[in-house]
Amino acid sequence: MERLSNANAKRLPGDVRVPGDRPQTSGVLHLGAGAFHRAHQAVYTDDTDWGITVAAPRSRGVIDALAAQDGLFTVATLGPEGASMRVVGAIVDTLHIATERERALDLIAADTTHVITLTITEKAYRDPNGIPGLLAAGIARRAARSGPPLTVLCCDNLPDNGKTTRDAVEPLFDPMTREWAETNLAFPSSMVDRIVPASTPATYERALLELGVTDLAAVEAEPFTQWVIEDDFAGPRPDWKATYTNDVAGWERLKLRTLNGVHSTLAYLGALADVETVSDTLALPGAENFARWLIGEQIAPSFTPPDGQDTHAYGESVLERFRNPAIRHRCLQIAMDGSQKLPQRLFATIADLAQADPAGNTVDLDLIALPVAAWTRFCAGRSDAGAELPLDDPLKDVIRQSLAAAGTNPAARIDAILGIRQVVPEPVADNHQLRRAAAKWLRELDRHGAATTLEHL
Ligand code: CS2
Repeated sequence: MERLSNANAKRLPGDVRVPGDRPQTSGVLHLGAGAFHRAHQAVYTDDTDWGITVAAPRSRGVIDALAAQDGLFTVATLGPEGASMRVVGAIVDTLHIATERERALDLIAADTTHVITLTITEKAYRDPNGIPGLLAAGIARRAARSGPPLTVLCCDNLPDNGKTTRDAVEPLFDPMTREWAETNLAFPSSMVDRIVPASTPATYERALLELGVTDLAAVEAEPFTQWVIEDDFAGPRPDWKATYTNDVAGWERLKLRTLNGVHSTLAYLGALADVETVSDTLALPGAENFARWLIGEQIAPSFTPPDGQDTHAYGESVLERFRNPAIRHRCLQIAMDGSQKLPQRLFATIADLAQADPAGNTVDLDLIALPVAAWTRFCAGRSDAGAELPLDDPLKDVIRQSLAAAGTNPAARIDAILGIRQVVPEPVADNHQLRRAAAKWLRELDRHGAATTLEHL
């Protein structure tokens, strides 16, 4: 079967949007070749005259597919009313970090590279031998050559993600690099948002059907897209049509606690209820009302949203996006890496609520204890119908050992999970009201299952 290419992109069906003149060089180096990058930053860059070199840390599948297609790939935008197809031309080169480390370091150091963007998942920032080490070595090479300024822009779902990146990279600098970095290196924060499920065979089938040629790097995404970037670049940047602000932290908090917090909550409850996707979970009796209460009564009071934003209205728009039946976002995809995601999505919310009212007089933590119980039950590895649930998490061993030591008693299992200090902050772990409520919900989930628990809330 013919693959998508520069040559055949010119004769695709008329309703497929195709790139105009493609950029010759890449001012952006992107690390992490996942679907989210292709449907988010690559699309924003496609609307500028900049190009991207996309680098995959380990698995070559995506970059090999891109290389076989002149870097072209399709984004299918799936709304409730149907699909629209766009071929993106922003990716002009690919790189495999595991086998081309020298080339990766040279590219980080190159005068032509102005911005490095990252989607490497939450856990990757904790591994100094991984991407942080690569960045530090490449930046050292740039500094040694007295190269031009560089911006490293994190696009992962972490709070204060610019600082998180800086904290992962800077300690690895030698003194000379540190001095260069003081005036030549910036780590702005950014809030990224677009729901992009992992591509499946159905994604490639759709692309073939709509294009008439094969695209093995195709992705699908919801219509909504947002990018809020801290306006702190060390050198030039593409003219991305993003929102530039000095209060990214407020936007990150709003998105992580509301969108991602509810996403993870639904993912654990859905997985327990043997439901495949988020939209199907939201359709369970009681689920949408629960999500709405959770946002209104627990998430919204935990922080002040950025100027002009209302958490309730934002939450309604999030629920509408989650309802989109064309997006088949699997609960198990969102459920992975809970120990890396829940601190900013769930435990930060609980910590702020608990700290606002240490005596537990006015703030009721009952509703937000349900996702804590759902994650605890999920970690044990069995759905309500007895199906195996994979625990794909870097702290898998710690979690499983803690749960095994706790036995079957719900209160003991909650204590075990809340006792994992790398994940749960003290004000949450020490909160008796939360522990009691979570143990109560875990008992309900054990006895009746997630679907019935939601229905009877
Ligand atoms: C999801 C996110 O997989 C997950 O954990 O919650 O990827 C979510 O779809 C995006 O952050 C939406 O912008």
